[in-house]
Amino acid sequence: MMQRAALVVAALLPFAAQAAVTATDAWVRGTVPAQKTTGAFLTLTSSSEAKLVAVSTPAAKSAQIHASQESGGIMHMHALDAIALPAGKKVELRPGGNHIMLFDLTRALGAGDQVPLTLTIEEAGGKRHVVEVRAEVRPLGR
Ligand SMILES: [Cu+2]
Repeated sequence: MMQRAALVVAALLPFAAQAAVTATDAWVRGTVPAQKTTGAFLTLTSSSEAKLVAVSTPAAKSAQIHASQESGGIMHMHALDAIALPAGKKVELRPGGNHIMLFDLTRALGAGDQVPLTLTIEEAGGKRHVVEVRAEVRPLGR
């Protein structure tokens, strides 16, 4: 059975109304040796208006926020500057939709591995903080 990995550590200021961002159901698609890219997916909910502006992980040299778009029966992806997180609304990053793309993986990712993701969240006022998430690797083909 798949475990839902969701560990959220947000730097909290006791007096500031910082957007609290919850990440659930975080997972990364497993890879075969020699495979250099994969996708990461999760569901984000922010307590106030914010956006996801960057992602990093020690498992890959770089990570981008991507959108998927179908045209002429072919799925295309392109990079996004940010994904909006409207207050109190679940925002799902999933295969075929918006997702996180990991490039130049530092190692193959097998089912059950854990991949730390650092999400940079920008609040409506421009302030940024990070949310640490642990994503579970799910087998290829899911
Ligand atoms: Cu992509």
